Amino acid sequence: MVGYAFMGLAHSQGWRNARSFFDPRLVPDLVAIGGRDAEAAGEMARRFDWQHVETDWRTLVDRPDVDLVDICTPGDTHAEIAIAALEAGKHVLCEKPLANTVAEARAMAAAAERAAQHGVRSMVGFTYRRVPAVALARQLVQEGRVGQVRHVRAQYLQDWLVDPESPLTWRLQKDRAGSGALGDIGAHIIDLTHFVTGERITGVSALLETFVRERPLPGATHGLSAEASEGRGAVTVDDAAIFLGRLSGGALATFEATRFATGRKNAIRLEVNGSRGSLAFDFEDMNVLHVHDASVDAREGGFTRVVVTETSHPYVEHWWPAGHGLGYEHGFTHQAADLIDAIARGVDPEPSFADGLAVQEVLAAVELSAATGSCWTPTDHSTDG
Ligand code: SOE
Repeated sequence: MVGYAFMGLAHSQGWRNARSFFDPRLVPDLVAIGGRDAEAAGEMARRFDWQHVETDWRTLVDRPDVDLVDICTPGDTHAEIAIAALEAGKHVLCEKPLANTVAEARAMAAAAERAAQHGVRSMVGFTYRRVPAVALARQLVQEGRVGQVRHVRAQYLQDWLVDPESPLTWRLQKDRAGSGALGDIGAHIIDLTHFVTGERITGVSALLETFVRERPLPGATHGLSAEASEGRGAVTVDDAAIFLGRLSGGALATFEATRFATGRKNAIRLEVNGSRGSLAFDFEDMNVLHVHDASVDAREGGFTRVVVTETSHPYVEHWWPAGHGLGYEHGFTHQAADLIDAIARGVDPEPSFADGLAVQEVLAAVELSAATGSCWTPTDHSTDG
């Protein structure tokens, strides 16, 4: 694993719990964790039983005892590490968004396609696909239960940047993160729309806004000098993104991704309306899917609150008895287990790097549309800015 912060933690527990709860055909062995800060990486190694610490990702990728590289670093490093790992014959799991630009994502998808010819697998970390209620939503759409999809209403609402004194971390710097709320959390709802409907976003009209344009520099702990840590720096990404989209099957969709939805912590909301019914999900009540079947007699109509904790629901049989519920971390375990299973069976896992590229093309189209006064912007063959 390269990286040891929030995602490093989430993925580490994923690998460990996949081993314990999924009885995988291949047992993940936590060989080495990499990070420039040896002390911080060492602390993660101690907590999760990683056997070695590497301070250079190249050394980690070159280790003969490493078969899979899990990339949990900021977006500006994804392409270089992923392509090197794939060319070295290592399977790759890469955090989202796949890259910072369409050009990088294209190079990564091409490297993944070449590697796949030699049985080397790659996956991008859109973990919310693996929340049981979301996986159930996709199953129901695939089974035709909502009929022809007419509307998608997708939101990802957070509020951790409402305080203007919240520091200027890497997530607020375009050269590190690619974009702001758009790529960090908007990417999830774009991917969820593709996943649940089985359709692609073909064009967008967008608005982006940066509400707080300067923030305090984070200080010495982030490698800045004491003087610099007293100053403020420019926020170079969006705080919020709103866009309209069309789907390949003809549906109309709206998207909202913001870090300024005061009071909303991690509200990933997806509603799908079709000719035969509707589905609604909110991550803040993540064990529930609301299902409406339009054929039910109007007297008993409306949305049914389905508690997605039955063993017949996706992933649930590996966990607790009905009604005991899962949390945020389980998606990472499901992701690890699915990837291991794909490697063991010799098939390509999903979401693929090509799926990650499709999301990247939407992100680029949103940025282009916003920069050109919300002009309608097709996503196919979209390029950076
Ligand atoms: C920060 O906004 C963040 O950690 C994202 O980077 C994750 O992808 C999301 O799942 C939770 O919020």
